[in-house]
Amino acid sequence: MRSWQDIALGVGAGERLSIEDALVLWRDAPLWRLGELALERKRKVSGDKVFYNRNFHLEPTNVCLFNCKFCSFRRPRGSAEAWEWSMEQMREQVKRYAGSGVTEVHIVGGVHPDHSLDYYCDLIRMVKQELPDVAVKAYTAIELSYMIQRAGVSVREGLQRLIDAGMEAIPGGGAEIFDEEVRSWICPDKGSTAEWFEVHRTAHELGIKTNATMLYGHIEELEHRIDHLMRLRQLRDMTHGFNAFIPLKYRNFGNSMSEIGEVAITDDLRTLAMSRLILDNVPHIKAYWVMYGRETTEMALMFGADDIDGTIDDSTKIYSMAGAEDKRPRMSVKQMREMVSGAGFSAVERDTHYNELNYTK
Ligand code: V47
Repeated sequence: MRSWQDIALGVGAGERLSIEDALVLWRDAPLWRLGELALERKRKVSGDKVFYNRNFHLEPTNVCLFNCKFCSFRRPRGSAEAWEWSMEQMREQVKRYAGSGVTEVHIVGGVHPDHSLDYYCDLIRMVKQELPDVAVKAYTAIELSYMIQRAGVSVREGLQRLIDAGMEAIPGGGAEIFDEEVRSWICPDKGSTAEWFEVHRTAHELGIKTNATMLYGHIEELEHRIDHLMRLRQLRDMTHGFNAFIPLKYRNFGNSMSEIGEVAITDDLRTLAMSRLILDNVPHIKAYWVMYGRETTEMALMFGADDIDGTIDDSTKIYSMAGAEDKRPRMSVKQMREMVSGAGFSAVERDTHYNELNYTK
């Protein structure tokens, strides 16, 4: 077995990590050395730049067919805390952003038993009617897989209909942990790993770029995290379709795994750095500030992250309901730029496809 020092030298020289070496490096290398390696890698891809965007979320419902143990967002239908926005209510939410400079809407919610593929296409069309220049990044692979199966069409046909309606990108959610055994414990009735991959693979074949996530810091072992990253690396080699990877730290408030607790920040930083090093073919590693909180996000920039997500404008409840520090998550462009420059990097506004935008106000 190689030592972590040997492996680190190899990685520094551009070697691709094997499963065995990744495990040794992750487990044994000091945090500062992982940071050094990940930052060096990040600088090769995006230099001094750290990206952000102007975005908001639309969460049509928190009613969900599935009952994931880590989820603090879901409510049973009919509960006082359940919501199911009508199309007109969502139109009102969307209209508020006309002329605001927002470039992306991220649509994600519970897998509602009654919503059809046509409903999801209509929702995208409504957004595009109100905000024609805003990119729609919509629906996790699990929502997509369900709506497409329910419509009785192939994944390709279903995705094509959504693309025709205006979907431009697919977010990374629903990946959780790919290892089938761990997955069957944390989200026993959720769509499978195979379904998640089928949606992303097909989207890539249709020319749609997607993101990927990993929910870590619960019952999984390092081996499962490495397996997860390796499966993503393998698909990326074949399709070139992943734009960004987002490690999602398990937040433990208000769900049925709460007793597990949350991992230390050092684990977050190691996970970010190892994601950057293993996923040598995914250009962007995103430190999602809403989930980490602002302090950890700033540190994440020293551990390989080159994206912090966007302004959000208090439009998502997934993380505030799970215990994140910001109960009403919102950052101004000025605050985002200050966060990035405070860490010694150069803040760059991007669109959904990582094209650089030139306005700074
Ligand atoms: O799939 C749910 C996660 C995801 C908890 O693609 C939790 O740009 C931690 O995927 N603790 C949805 N995580 C959010 C998501 C996302 C977020 C930001 C950017 C992008 C992108 C994607 O949230 C779910 C699940 O893995 N999640 N509950 C929790 N208690």
